[in-house]
Amino acid sequence: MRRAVCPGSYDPATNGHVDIIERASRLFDEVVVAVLINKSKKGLFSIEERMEMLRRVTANLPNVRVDSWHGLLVEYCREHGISAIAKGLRAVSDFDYELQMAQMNQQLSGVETLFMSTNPEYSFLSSSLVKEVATYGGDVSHLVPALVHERLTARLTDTR
Ligand code: COD
Repeated sequence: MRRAVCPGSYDPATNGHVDIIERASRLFDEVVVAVLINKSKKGLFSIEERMEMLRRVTANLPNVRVDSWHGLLVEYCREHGISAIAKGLRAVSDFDYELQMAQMNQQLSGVETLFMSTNPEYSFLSSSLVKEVATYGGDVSHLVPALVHERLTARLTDTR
């Protein structure tokens, strides 16, 4: 079975994330969307909330499951028999860091990274920008799944 992981913070998932997950699900038998836990970074959503939103927005993709992990991504891959990391590349600005990580992960474990070019519709899209625009009242409804939009609006209303 060919398995890949789509790792990320997903705080919260955007349409750019979902597009990459969908495309990866067509290339692999199983895709694990792994929410990586970074204890030094406090997110807007808890890990459980991010996972639940991801589960719901990928519910139409039968070969996708959602998990979380704290530690090295390559350790997760080793423990779960995953041979590829599937990622989206947005712009040149992503490239240097993504290349470094891909090379480090390859050297540490032999796990390969597959880069998919971002859908041009979403090339400017990141979770942080979505949160910033939404915080100041901007409309992000076309940039995130409807469920995420609903949760984001509710969370920002709670924190105001
Ligand atoms: N279009 C296409 N793809 C996108 C878009 C978009 N608009 N937005 C995001 N993506 C893709 C990218 O591939 C991105 O890598 C991924 O989605 C996740 O994005 P984020 O922003 O949710 O997550 P990041 O960038 O914070 O995730 C970084 C990781 C958690 C993947 C990384 O830090 C990691 O692997 N950490 C684990 C610890 C580890 O192993 N460290 C050593 C690394 S060598």
